[in-house]
Formats: sequence, C-alpha cells, structure tokens
Amino acid sequence: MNDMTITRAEREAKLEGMGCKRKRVEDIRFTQGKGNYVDDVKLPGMLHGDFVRSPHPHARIKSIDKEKALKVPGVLAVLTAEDLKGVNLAWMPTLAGDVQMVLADGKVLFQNQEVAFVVATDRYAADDGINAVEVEYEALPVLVDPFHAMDPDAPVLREDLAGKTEGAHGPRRHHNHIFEWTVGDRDLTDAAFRKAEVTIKEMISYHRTHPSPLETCQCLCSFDKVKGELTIYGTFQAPHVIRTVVALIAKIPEHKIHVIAPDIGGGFGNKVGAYPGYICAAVASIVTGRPVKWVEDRIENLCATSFARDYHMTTEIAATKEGKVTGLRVHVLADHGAFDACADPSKWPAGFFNIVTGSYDFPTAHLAVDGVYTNKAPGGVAYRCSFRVTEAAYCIERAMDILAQKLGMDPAELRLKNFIRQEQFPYHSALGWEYDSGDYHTAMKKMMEVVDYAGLRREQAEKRAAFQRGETREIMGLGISFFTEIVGAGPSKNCDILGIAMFDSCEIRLHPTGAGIARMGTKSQGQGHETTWAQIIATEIGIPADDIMVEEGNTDTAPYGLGTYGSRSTPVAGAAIAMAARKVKAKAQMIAAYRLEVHEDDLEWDIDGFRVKGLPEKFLGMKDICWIAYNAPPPGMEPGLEAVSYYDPPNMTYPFGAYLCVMDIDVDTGVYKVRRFYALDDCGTRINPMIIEGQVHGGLTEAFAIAMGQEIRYDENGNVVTGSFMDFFLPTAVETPHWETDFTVTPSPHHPIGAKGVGESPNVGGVPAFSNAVNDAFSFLGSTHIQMPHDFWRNWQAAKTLGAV
Ligand code: MCN
Ligand code: CUM
Repeated sequence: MNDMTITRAEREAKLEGMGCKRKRVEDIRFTQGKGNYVDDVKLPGMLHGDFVRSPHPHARIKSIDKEKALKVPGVLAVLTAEDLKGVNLAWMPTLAGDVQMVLADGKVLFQNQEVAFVVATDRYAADDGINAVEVEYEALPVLVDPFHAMDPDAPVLREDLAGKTEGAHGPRRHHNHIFEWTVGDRDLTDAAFRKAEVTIKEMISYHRTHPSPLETCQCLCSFDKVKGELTIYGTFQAPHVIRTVVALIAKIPEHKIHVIAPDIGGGFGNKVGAYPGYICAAVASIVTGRPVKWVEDRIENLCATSFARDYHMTTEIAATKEGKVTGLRVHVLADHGAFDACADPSKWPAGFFNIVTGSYDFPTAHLAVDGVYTNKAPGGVAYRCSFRVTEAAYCIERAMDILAQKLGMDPAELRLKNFIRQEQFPYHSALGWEYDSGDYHTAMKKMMEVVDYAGLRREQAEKRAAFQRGETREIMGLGISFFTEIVGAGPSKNCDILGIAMFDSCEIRLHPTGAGIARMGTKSQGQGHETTWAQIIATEIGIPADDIMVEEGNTDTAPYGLGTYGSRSTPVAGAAIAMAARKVKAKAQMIAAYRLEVHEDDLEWDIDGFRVKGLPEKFLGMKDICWIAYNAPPPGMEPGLEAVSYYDPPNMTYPFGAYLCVMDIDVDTGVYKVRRFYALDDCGTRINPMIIEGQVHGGLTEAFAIAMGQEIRYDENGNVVTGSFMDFFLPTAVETPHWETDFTVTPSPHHPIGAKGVGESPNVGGVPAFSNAVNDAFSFLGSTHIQMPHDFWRNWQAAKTLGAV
C-alpha cells in the first residue's frame, strides 16, 4: 500500500522532521515585507494615543492642566490618574506582587514616567496635544545609587507604602527596601569559610541594560460597546496571560476579551510584562468608543519599558589550596527602580538566581538578595536570560576566574576539577535545584581541543613577555565560560504567574487529505516556531512538516498557554506537541489495525505509517489513515483525527555550554578585537540545527553588546544618559565578531523528545566569556576585576589605572 519506489531515506527526508535544517517557513513573508505586525493592523475610525512624560526623576505633581491640549485640532481626550481612578485603574498590579502607577498619581518616580495620555485622530495631533498639556512639578531629592537606598536619610520614594513593614516577599527593613530573599544553609556555609584555606571576595556588578527589540512595545485596543467585547492586538509574549489579567483587573468576562498577538519583531523579554500603554489604550477605547492604538517610539522603549539586570553581587568562594571549592556566599543588591515589576514566576523574587552555584559541585552555599527602590524605570525582565540566570552565570564564572588567579591555577583546570561529574546526575545543588542531566567534562574537553587551548595560552605567555619588553602595546585575553542554564518553567508546583500555573499546550487537528493545523499556547517573536513545531509533529506522526500549518497568538483559537520567554517553549510546549502527536498516533494505530485486520500490538511504526510486524508489504500510511479517520472510521469509533495536550513538566531542563573568547586589546586606545569566539552548546535533542545556530548567533551578539558597551546609565541627577541608539550600543554587522558554533547532545531524561531550551543560553554563557577575556588580558598587570561594560574608554582607563599607559 505504500509507495515502494522511494527509499526509506527518501521517505524520511520528505518529512523534514527533527534534526533537519529545514528553512524557516515564516521568513517567506518576513523577507518580502508581508509580515503582519501590530502597526500594520488598521481598524476603521482608529485613534492614536501618546504619553506626556515626566522630565523629572522624582517630583511632586502640583497640577495638570488639560485645557489647552483639548483645544488642539484632532485631540479628543486627555487621560490622567484622576480619570483612571474612576474606573479603579490608576494603579496596576505587577508580576512581582507590587503595584505600579499607570499614570502619575500625585508624584513621579522616574524620568520619562507616564503622566497623561493624549488621544487624537493621528500621532501628529497627539504629539501637539502632549506639548500643550501643562504640568506643574515640584522637584524632590533624587535617589540613584542603590547602595544608598537604605541610608537612614534616603528620600522616601514610595509614599503609597508608608508604614508597610510587610511586602510581597516578607518583611521590609526600610522605606526603600522591597524584600530580602535568602536560600541555602547559612551556618554550614559560614563554617566552610572559617575552615577555608583560600578565599576570594569581590563585588561583581551586572549593569542595567535593555532588550531593545527592533519593534517597540505597542497595542491596538478596540471596545465594542454593543457586544461588550474588548479586542486587543499587541506585542505580547504571553497572550493568554494578558487576557486573564485583563479579565481580573478590568472585570470584563474572559470570553469577551480577544487577545491577538500578530507577528512580533523581537521580544527578548521586553514584551512579557504589562505596561501603562495597554491600560490607557483600552480605557481610551472604552471612553471614546473607537479603536485606540499606542505605539512606543525608541526613546520611550529604552527609557520607560522594562530594563534588565542591575544586580550588584558581592561574591565569596571558599576553597582548598588545591583548588577544590568548599563554599559559596553571595549577597545581591538588586536595583528595581520605582516599582518592583520584575517578570519572574510569582514565588521567585530573584528569579532562578539560586542557580548561582553554576556547573560546580559546591558542598554548601548561601544566597541573600535585597531588592531596593530607586528613581529609575521599573521592570527587571530577563532579557534573553531565564529569570536572572545570566546574572548568576556571570557571577560564578567571573568568581571562578578570580579564584583561579588567586590560586595561580589555570581557569580551565580549576573548572575541570570542580565540575559536577556525569555520574552525579540527577544532581541536587546546594541551593535547591535538581539538575536533570549533564556531561560537563566532555563538553569542556571538546572546547579545549578544538580551539587548541594550550597553544593559545602559550601564545598569550609570549605576548605578555613581549609586552613587558616593550615590543608590543597589545595584550591578549582568553575568556572561558562554562554555564549551566535552567529553562522550561515550569513545574506548576513551584512556578506560576499571579497564580496561573506554568504549563503549556498544543492542539493538533489533521484534515482528511493528510494535512493539518497545530496550535500552541506559546508565541514566537522570531524564534521560528512555525518551522520547528511542524518538525516535531512530522517526526512523531509521519506527515511532512510542509503539510502542517502552525498557528500561535490568538487566544480565541489557541489552547491556553503561558507564552514564550525563559526558553520555555521547547521544554514545555515542545513536550505538549509531542504528547498531542502521540495521542493522534494512538488513534491512528487503532484505525490501521482495523484496516489491516490485525491486533494493534502487531503493528510497528515505520517513518510515515504503520506496518504489520514481519509482513513488510502490509503497510498503511498516515495520509491514508487521515482519510479513513473521517470517511470510514472503524465501527463505533468517533470520526476525526485530533488531540489536545496540556503539559505540566516534572522538572526544568538544564542546557549547558562551553564558550571561549580570544581577545586582543590595544592599551593605548582601549580598542579591542574579538579574534575568535567559540561556542559549544548542549541543548539535548536538536530539533532544527540551523535554527539553533541562528539562536546562538543572535544570543552571542546580544551578549557581546552587553559585555562590551550596552548600558542604561543614569547621571547623578537621575537623567537617563543612554536613551537613544546614539548612546545605547546596538551592534550591527560591522561590529559583530564571527561566531564558531559547536555542540554535544545530552538529552533531557524527562522530556518526551529529550530536548532542552536554547534561545537564551548564548546570552547566559556569552557575557562571562567576553568579560573574562577582558579581565584575563589585564590580569598580569595586577588587576582582579574590572566592571562591565568593557567599552574602549573603560579599557583605556583600566590600562591607565594599572600603569600600562
Ligand atoms: N530549538 C531546537 N532544538 C532545541 C531547542 C530549541 O531546534 N533543542 C529551536 C526551537 O524549536 C525554537 C528555537 O530553537 O524554534 C528557540 O527555542 P527555545 O529555546 O525553546 O526558546 P523559545 O522558543 O521559548 O524562545 C524564547 C527565547 C527567549 S526567552 C528570548 S528572550 C529570545 C530567544 O528565544 N528572544 C528572541 N530568541 C529570540 N530570537 C528571536 N529571533 N527573537 C526574539 O525575540
Ligand atoms: Cu529571558 S527574556 Mo526571554 O524570557 O523572553
């Protein structure tokens, strides 16, 4: 019954299933300008909203006068906090259990904070309206330095919390204190430090930065008064969560809310949270009865939507003189800005930062994180980092290098000595995680061999000697990073967003002719889900990937899911896809057994259909089974061939990698050259090697940006000084180094196809590799730690401080 003229290999290739470098199907529309982004969606009678923003980082609002603005031609409405109070929306809950002003209520707490929302017939009129709104401010003392946030005389930022000694995550010690979060065994760790032969201590800062996706945050809200329905098009990484949260806070029944995330031009974490623009556009649509669009400009995106990082990590390692680590102690001062709007699962005020023991077998560890308020933009998104994992990886990878330097040991050797060994998996870390799988020694040794690590160290020694002799002004650094990621939030037992458990889902519906549609609770922002999700289905049920249409982002049609961030799509939705496919396949097997007149157990799966064991000519292909399922199902069986799976993973997945950066720095100019960058990633079973490579290239480029210059910086008066791409480093093809990628495969033992996430790994592992390269270059001149970002100016300053210039 099957086509015997084509070989098994040809049948397999036709599927373009898992392991195939299938070209991205979504790129056909993206590269031809046929994508459908929020700004492409235009509804009849659509209005435009834009914000009046505060020039002050901290000020009392004495008055807001809308009068002149309302006279500007085209301006229809001006909303302020007073108007939003009427509908109980002047403040909104944050994902971290705090509350946040939607529009300035009595005072402003950061520069560019939203003060009023002007609604007009077009953006130009809205802009004229903004300039006509008169706001009277009374400047207040500004708090910029998180290290002074808890000084006794520090200005009071959050007057709404006056007298509140309990926060969302326990007691608050000071009016600018948000929470203290501790994990690990303090006594045991203190004892390890008392007994230690060698210790190191360093304050390692990971500066504030921003995801800055090419498409800024935006939405279009349309309220239908007759039906009482609200439709929201938006750049949402988690559309279903937005629907539920809108239902809860706006009290609109959930079935009357339609959330549609069309094509998204990059998210990188920026589009996880909820922003005042969403609420104002929705309220404005309800008030005016017309659709209202809100589109951020670049400056607004950089200055007011979620920042990332801003962690200041005082890190100590205890070790023996042979270099065996015996304890880790970390204190983090986390600068959250004006409101704690961190995007983490609810119970984790510092995300998964407690992965800070990294890839090393620490017998004991203790971690304390203090969150504080400052006069800066709120947020705290992961930015291509599974919930504070890049901060943790940077912290431990920098600290291991510092320890190696103190011991006079090679940093690669120190790592090899302390890795969790393969036979220790599943491994229970001192700070509470169960690492599902890993093979660190193999990955590290492969990296060292491919790059000729020993040869590079010899070259470095020669170069250093030449530098000392005055023959060159260039110094060379080798930056190693060996990271362990934790992705796939999450088991619902410990991961939720505002009480919504973090599972994910897939629905597959096959059509009579052997094609089908599949929908998921995730939402691609560029990761290529339309391509890869079909590949999983192709391998599982033998229908070519090209015959499966993948659809995400419409809450009316997609099964409920928690969205795409934290590299959770493959670990969670990817598993749901395989499970839904297996349900389809189980029904297909019953149909095949009936048709082939054998017992189900006498059938075996063979690439694209079922074959009777021992009788190779008795075969029924999936395409035929689809037809039979609708048109001639076995007696008593429901017609149709579809299935849904909601998957709650038993554990996270733990991808890892070994990276090396080779860098040369000219001490007289601070100019660096990334001579070589090698990245070995292990994300378990690989669905599409080409997409993985693309993810790694993108993540490394973002890591390069962050480590080497990208920063959201404030001056001492609280002004943002890096508010546009003139000052905020966004590398182009000109600056971006060449990337060499490689891999090992250690499948996840609990994932149905053994896959782990990969989207964020290169950023998690990349940043420490760059920073370690710079620090390694300067180390022979006597420095132990130079703070990021390592731009030319800072490199030159370091050279100067160390007496090299
Ligand atoms: N993949 C694979 N084999 C694996 C793992 C992943 O082929 N073993 C493929 C997946 O099928 C998917 C892609 O790689 O097409 C990324 O999968 P995954 O690691 O599961 O990550 P997510 O799909 O959940 O994407 C989120 C992740 C995050 S959190 C950020 S931030 C980030 C990133 O993806 N944002 C991106 N990569 C991005 N890439 C683009 N182009 N745009 C963004 O906004
Ligand atoms: Cu880690 S930023 Mo991504 O979670 O969207």
